[in-house]
Amino acid sequence: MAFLLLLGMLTACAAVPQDLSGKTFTFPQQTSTAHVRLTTSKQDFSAVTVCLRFFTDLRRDHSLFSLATPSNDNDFLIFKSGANDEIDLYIRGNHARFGGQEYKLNMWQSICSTWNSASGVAQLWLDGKPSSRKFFSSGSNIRGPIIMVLGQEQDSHGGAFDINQSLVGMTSDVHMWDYILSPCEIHNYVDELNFTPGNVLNWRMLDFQIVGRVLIEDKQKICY
Ligand SMILES: *[C@@H]1O[C@H](CO)[C@@H](O)[C@H](O)[C@H]1NC(C)=O
Ligand SMILES: [Ca+2]
Repeated sequence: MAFLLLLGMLTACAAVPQDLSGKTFTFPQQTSTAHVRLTTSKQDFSAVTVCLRFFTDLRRDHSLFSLATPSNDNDFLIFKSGANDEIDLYIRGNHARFGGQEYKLNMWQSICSTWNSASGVAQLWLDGKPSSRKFFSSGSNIRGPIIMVLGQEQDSHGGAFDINQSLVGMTSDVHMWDYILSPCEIHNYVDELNFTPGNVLNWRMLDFQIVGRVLIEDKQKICY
């Protein structure tokens, strides 16, 4: 009995990675609190690739992926600005805007973003379509303790969310690597072919914590 109790406590405390294949995080409500925190043991990045899928009907600003460190709340941020064809990246606190994006409402879309500190250059891939390559910051790594958040945009390390930048919709297939994926590997992700899952975040083995009203649901399949 004591053993079972202990086992229960251990399971409750330890972050047990979950296989979220075929699932989504659903953010069904505009709030300044509901979010998902993603956890990894890696804390030092000279390069980053983040890929995820999302679904929304928001026309206003919203955050798709927010990574903050104590010294920089925008250390790696993928942000949709209200302007309909623009997506913003913030890396090491520096900002650049990517125009001419075909951001579609009420449709699953994928977004990937790559950066490395050697060149300082980042790139965005919306539904597999590459952007111009733009300079953000070179010569220094993203160093933890990092806090990664879905559903909200951090203006402090782990908080200071703005309700008007929250995501209402769904997110799925979140992966992160500590290196740059080649265009072919990105296409394997986009087309849901075989790809090497993220070695920082892996949707099939995800460490996370839900705060507030965020649901884990089956990804709906359209039936023709
Ligand atoms: C959010 O947007 C609404 C509508 O534009 C505005 O009235 C409100 O003050 C904003 N809230 C915050 C916290 O910025
Ligand atoms: Ca911020």
